[in-house]
Formats: sequence, C-alpha cells, structure tokens
Amino acid sequence: MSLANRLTRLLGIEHPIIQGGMAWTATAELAAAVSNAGGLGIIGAGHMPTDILREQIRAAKALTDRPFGVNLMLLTPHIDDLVQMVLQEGVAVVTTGAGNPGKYMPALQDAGIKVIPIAPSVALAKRLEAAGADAIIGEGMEAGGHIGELTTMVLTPQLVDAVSVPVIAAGGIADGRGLAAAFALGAEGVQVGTRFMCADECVIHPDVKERIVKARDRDTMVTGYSTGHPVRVLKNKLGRMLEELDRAQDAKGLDELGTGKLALAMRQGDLEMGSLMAGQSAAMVKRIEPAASIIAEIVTEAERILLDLPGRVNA
Ligand code: TUI
Repeated sequence: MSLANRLTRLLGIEHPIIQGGMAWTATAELAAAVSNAGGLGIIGAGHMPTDILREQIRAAKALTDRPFGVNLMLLTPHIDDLVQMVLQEGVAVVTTGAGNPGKYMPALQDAGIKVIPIAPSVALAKRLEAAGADAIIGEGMEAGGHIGELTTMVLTPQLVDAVSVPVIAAGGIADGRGLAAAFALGAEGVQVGTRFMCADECVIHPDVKERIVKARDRDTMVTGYSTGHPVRVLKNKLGRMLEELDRAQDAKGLDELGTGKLALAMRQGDLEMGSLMAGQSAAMVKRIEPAASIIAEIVTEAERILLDLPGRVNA
C-alpha cells in the first residue's frame, strides 16, 4: 500500500506528513531530517531576524536535496522583510500561521513557491482558497502554541466540504492512528508538531523533550484568551501566572510576562518560567528518536490500520 495522493504530488514528497513550523524549535536540522525521510520539513521563522532565517534556509539546502518549507508567523513586525528574503532565496513551500497571507500570495506563487496557510475556521479557509492557496492546513485547538476555537475532529470535515484544494489536518495528531483518522475525515495529509519536538534532530533543550515524554493527558493548558491570542502550553509556573493575568484581563501584563519566554523554554530549558508550547498530543509521545523513525512508524501504522479497517466493522 502507498499513501501517495494529490498532496504528495503537489509537494513532490513521499509521505503526506508535514512537520509543524515551530518557532525556536523547527530549525534547518529538523526540517532537513523530515524531508530526507520523505515528509515535508519546515523551518519555523517565528520572530527570527531576516539574516538568521536566510542562514537557516541555506543550511537546510546543504542538508537535503528534497523539498522543504518555511513557516512564516504573520504577526511578526518584520514579516515584509522575511517574505522578500524568502522570495530571493527560494523554498518549495511557505506555510503561514496567525493571520491571513493573502497579500503575499501572488509574489510567492510567481516565484514558484506553494503557499499553504493555516486556518482555524471555515470562513478563513474559504477566503484563502479564493486568494489562491495551494492547500489549507486546518489546525484544531488540540495543537500547541497559538490556537483557534474548534477541535480537529469537527474542523477537518467542514474544511473538506468547504474547499476543493487539499486539506491537511493538524492538532492532536502524533501517530498512525491520527493519520488514518485524518484520511477518514477527508484530509489528504497531516501536520505533526509536538511529536517532532522529540526528534533527535530537534534542537530544543533535552529537559523539554523529557517533559513532553513524561506528559499526561491533562498536562496542557490555554493562556492568553483575554488578548485574543490564546496559546496552548504545558502547565507550569509561568502558565499559572499568565492564567492569573488572564483572569484580571491584564493584556499589557500578559504581553510583558510572555515576552522572550518561548526561547527561555526551548533553548535554556527553563521548565518553570519558560513557555512550553506543545499540543495535547504530548501525552502520546513515548520516546526521543530520529525523525525518520517517527515518519516510518506513522506511515506503517496508518497503512496497517487502513488495510485492517474492514475487519473492525465486519467482526
Ligand atoms: O500560528 C500558529 N501557532 C503559533 S504562532 C505562535 S507565536 C505567537 N505567540 C503568541 C501569540 C500569538 C502568536 C505560536 N504558535 N498556528 C497556526 C494558527 N494560525 N493558529 C491559529 C491561526 C490563525 C488565527 C487567525 C490563522 C489565521 C487567523 O486569521 C485571522 C485573520 O487575520 O483573519
């Protein structure tokens, strides 16, 4: 059996698995490892300075001949510069988060770059398809980091009904069961973030990887609702402090306390005062292993499930 489909053909990849574009986490090394294993690796730009992202793109090109992408976080103030630089350097794919990339879409696509925005709602997905998106990533609120309101289970089939470009399911997907379920919902691929945080090639602090491996089902929380930018993190002291400010609707305090905390977690390994952005699927991550093993396991498990499904209902 092969999981090749419209999405794998669109992107020139072997398996319909896209790696989440996680800031301070998804560097060239992880992206190249995922692409070399047949998925689509993504460099997470976040607030990265333009020159550093340029170096990251060049580093990924040195590590893989396969297609890879960049995730642009549209709330970053120097987003226009990042887009210009990506146009100069050239990458196969741009995924976007935290906004509407419509105004950048023509220039990116003229440069031969596939644009795959992340949409947390049906209305936005329709607008993005009309603006020319090549595919849509529907991200449910099980995901880590900045999230929308809907779960993957209800968002995915509604997106599939609403748009005709391929839909990629994201949020809560960490194994082959999730990939098989995404296909059942009509998606043509998945985006996996949290599980790749525990790839050997991921540069985050080893203590954060251990924290994810130890995570249990109710270990994440969502802070920042009052700012309009809710963020899912693993529970810790920072999360509890942000929760207090959220209750007090102190948007300024939330902004100030939140600044710099993602790097503090992911690079310094501060498990109490760092922002441990991770999805609910943290509880499903069992070990630290090469990105290639993660992809091989997801693919093999999904193929087996898809073959065995008739047996489950005719039993
Ligand atoms: O973007 C993400 N995940 C992220 S971004 C991030 S950095 C950040 N930190 C604090 C506050 C805000 C950002 C950490 N994690 N995932 C994709 C995603 N996109 N989730 C939700 C959205 C989204 C939300 C609104 C996409 C578009 C959107 O549109 C609003 C509009 O302009 O119509």
